[in-house]
Amino acid sequence: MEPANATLLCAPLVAPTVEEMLLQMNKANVSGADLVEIRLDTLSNFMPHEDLKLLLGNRPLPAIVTYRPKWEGGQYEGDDHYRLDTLFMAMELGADYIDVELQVVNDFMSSITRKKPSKSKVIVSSHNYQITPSVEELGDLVARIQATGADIVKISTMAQNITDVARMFHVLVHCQVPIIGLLMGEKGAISRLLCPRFGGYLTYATLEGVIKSAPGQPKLKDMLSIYNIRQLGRDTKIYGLIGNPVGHSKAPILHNETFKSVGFNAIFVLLLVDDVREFLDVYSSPDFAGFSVTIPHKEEALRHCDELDPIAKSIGAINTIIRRPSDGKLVGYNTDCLGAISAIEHEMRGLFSLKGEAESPLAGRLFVVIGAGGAGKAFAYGAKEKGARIIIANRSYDRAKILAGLVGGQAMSLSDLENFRPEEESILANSTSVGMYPDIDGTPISKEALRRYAVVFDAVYTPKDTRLLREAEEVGAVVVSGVEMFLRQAFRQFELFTDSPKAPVQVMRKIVQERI
Ligand SMILES: *[C@@H]1O[C@H](CO)[C@@H](O)[C@H](O)[C@H]1NC(C)=O
Ligand SMILES: *[C@@H]1O[C@H](CO)[C@@H](O)[C@H](O)[C@H]1NC(C)=O
Ligand SMILES: *[C@@H]1O[C@H](CO)[C@@H](O)[C@H](O)[C@H]1NC(C)=O
Ligand SMILES: *[C@H]1O[C@H](CO)[C@@H](O)[C@H](O)[C@H]1NC(C)=O
Ligand SMILES: CC(=O)N[C@H]1CO[C@H](CO)[C@@H](O)[C@@H]1O
Repeated sequence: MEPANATLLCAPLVAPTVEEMLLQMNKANVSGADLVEIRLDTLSNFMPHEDLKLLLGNRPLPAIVTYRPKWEGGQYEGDDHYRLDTLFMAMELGADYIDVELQVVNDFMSSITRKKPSKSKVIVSSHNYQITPSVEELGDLVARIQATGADIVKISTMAQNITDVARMFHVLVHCQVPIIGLLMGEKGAISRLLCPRFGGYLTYATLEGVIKSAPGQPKLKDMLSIYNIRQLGRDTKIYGLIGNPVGHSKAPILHNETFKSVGFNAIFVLLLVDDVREFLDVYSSPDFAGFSVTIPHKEEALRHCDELDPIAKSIGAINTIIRRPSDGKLVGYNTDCLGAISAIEHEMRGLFSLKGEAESPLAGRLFVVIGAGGAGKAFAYGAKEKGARIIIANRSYDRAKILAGLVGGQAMSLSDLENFRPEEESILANSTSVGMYPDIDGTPISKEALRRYAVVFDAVYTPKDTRLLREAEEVGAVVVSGVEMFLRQAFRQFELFTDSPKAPVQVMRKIVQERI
């Protein structure tokens, strides 16, 4: 397929020996990179003339030669004249690009006495390891770099929060010259994935088994196979998961694959967000077409929607936001509720005697929810709708009481739950994040107490077998895992994102089975 953008994908080579770098270069070539960045400062015992000849002479792909000094975040600690001479030598030996720091570029340009080889392009770079400046300051910086005679402008700044990235996107879109504009750090990760969408000249990605050359750099493999960045164009819609943390989520794999399978031009990314209101204010363009929302933002995000689906409103928490194309208004939904309840019902059918097809297996039964946060509310509300009687158990009894009051149920502390003796055929649903990666060994209820429930549901899907589910299975309960809920809430989310009547259920189930 023709790529939808011209952004180049560059694999930085970081190694102590030339031999290793040569291996990395070939790996970059077969992995689908467009070019490599030779980080001379990471070589030990570097011999400029011989090593450059070897590296450049054997390159399977175009190369940027970078010799980063310690004062700009690199490893070179020696004399700058020697360093700049080496970069000039790289040009003479045919480097496709060299990267020179803005601070010394005037020295570099004026020290060039011999003719500058015309086929080498000069990237003039500026790194800020503390902050990302304002749009005005970034604009000034672009102008200053341009004025040095740079062929390509490179600006790399630290992301303190995700809203910083929006300023760089603004600069990319408005820049008249080729520009590399990226944000470092975990909160800047979307700058690396989405820069092809906003016209960045180049983005860097790490090869498997190679050390990252900057914090927050994604893997090359993921850029190509999960995010499919070659297909990002100006009209690609952007979706993402708002949360904190978000790193463990499998949502990008599921949504991106599903978008691809139905030919929907969109990308789904992870959005590590501190402040939802600020995020939604800053990312208010139609480019950002919709969001999934996870912990801890499900309740706060609801307050910043313009409209709410009635179910979401009763629950007081959302997990999906759509930017309505007709008027740009944000509409909030809760698909967790439907996802969880239908997963539980699905497992329960056939287990208990029911009056008829139409009757929910939850009707009339006791439904105990652990946790009084957003997910807890969704389960309690959904089960109540199906006619179950509700108990809310939470470490903080007061929180439990508030939610119990809302749904007309009973409240309990976690210690009461330990001693509680429910009637037969009761259901336990756990909505706390205890036991989620990385705290995978925690449990909110003992195995002994678990024994008293017929059905146990756990909303966590990483890991698939939580301690709670393992122990529930050991004591003979029917278990419903978060994987089924994840899938079922995603069906509905997909329908909302793409405004289609029915999600490709089989395709999505297959993706989850094979890749998640
Ligand atoms: C680079 O990779 C391509 C396949 O992706 C291969 O055809 C080509 O021979 C490789 N080049 C070198 C020099 O290894
Ligand atoms: C995000 O960072 C900017 C400065 O880069 C700051 O003005 C803003 O308050 C921060 N927001 C949050 C939620 O931390
Ligand atoms: C109790 O409620 C609070 C707030 O709703 C929530 O953060 C916490 O995870 C809940 N969980 C447990 C196990 O008590
Ligand atoms: C519920 O408890 C179990 C204990 O194993 C834990 O692993 C799980 O993450 C908890 N939370 C959810 C939402 O399922
Ligand atoms: C797995 C996969 O192919 N990922 C998708 C992620 O985002 C892009 C955006 O263009 C989709 O097209 C991909 O299909």
